[in-house]
Amino acid sequence: MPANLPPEAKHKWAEVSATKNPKEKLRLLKEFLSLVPKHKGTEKLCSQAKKKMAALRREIEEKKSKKTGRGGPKFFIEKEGAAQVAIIGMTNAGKSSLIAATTNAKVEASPNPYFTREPVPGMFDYEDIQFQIVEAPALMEGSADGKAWGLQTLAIARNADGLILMVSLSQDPVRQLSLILDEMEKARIFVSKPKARVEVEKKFMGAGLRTILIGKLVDCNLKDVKELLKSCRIADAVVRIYGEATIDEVEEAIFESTVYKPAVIVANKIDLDKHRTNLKKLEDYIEKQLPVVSVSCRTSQDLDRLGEALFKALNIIRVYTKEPNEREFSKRPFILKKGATIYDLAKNIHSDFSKKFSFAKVWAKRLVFSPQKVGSTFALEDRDTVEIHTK
Ligand SMILES: Nc1nc2c(ncn2[C@@H]2O[C@H](COP(=O)(O)OP(=O)(O)OP(=O)(O)O)[C@@H](O)[C@H]2O)c(=O)[nH]1
Ligand SMILES: [Mg+2]
Repeated sequence: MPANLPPEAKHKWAEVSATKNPKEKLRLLKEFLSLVPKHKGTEKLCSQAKKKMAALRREIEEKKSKKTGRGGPKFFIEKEGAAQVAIIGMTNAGKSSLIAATTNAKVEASPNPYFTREPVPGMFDYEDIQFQIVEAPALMEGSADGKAWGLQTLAIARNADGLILMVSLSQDPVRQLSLILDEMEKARIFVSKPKARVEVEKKFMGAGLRTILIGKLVDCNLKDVKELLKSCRIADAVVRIYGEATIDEVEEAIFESTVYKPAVIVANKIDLDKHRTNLKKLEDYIEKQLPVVSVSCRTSQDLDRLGEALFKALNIIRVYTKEPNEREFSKRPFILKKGATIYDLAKNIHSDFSKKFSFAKVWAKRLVFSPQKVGSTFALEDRDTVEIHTK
């Protein structure tokens, strides 16, 4: 990724980002591409822009066909619950069966290949929270190059908070998983833990620029990051930097080209006799790099292990709150990222809350005394309970 794109290209990108209309976005992307110098360092960026353009063309076509009454599939599912988890896998892996076995959604499983053609959501209960799991239509070789609904499926994966990579133990699971990972990699979606993670969350106008450095910058400082954002005309955003990041990685995050998703592998069909050798093959291949949950959607065996695996992988915590004058804590927790502070919680409750914040009381097992009076930088953990006092 080039750290020194010409300013015109950066400005054009800012226009691309600010535009919602797909036709307009497509036109601007074309212009953006013409402003990017073509060399080895810009290859990834160019291929990413081209993929975006292909997805936009498809979206425009879909809209057209809807207008003419032919109806097109609805590809985006609005997020609900604690997190949206996309189920990605080849046909017949058992994606629909997983939704049918673990949620209330009405969905049909079938031995016919490529049975599901549109994303199907369902709400999955885990303790006192719910995950939204979404079956994405099957991946196949060539998905990342635009075959069938491939780009839309990859867009669902890109948009989700986490992934279930689903394989069937009736066939070679390593081949299935490699195919999934290959297609995702072509679309710059990774599941392995990156050394550094940079998130750029664009905010409404006037929100200003805030950088949160949890890790460390390697070849630059915060001023360079701010300059880079300014040159891309990003004035309102929260930038979080985890691990050791270079300026190139920050830039990559701005262009949304690479994303890292937490993932759990679900190995399905353990009711079949031959599942053991295939499961062993898969586990040897993964070498504990990713969690593997082996289940049977047919008999429901071990499906109860999925919730905890997802919760762990997603790196989230639950925080319960209460009003200063009330006795009862909220039943429904707030869902925050691991490492979140009281400040993040206050902001989540109400954007004004963080400004009026005075102090908080926290009840937690790890504290010597509960409640303990704390400030806004107090780091929260799963199942903490909090009472916020405002000025
Ligand atoms: N033996 C066995 N068969 C299963 C299991 N889960 C699903 N199947 C069967 O596998 C076939 C495919 O299941 P689906 O859930 O439709 O698979 P899918 O991944 O949604 O497939 P597409 O929608 O085509 O991508 C069906 O015939 C299911 O009955 C399982 O745990 N054990
Ligand atoms: Mg299906």
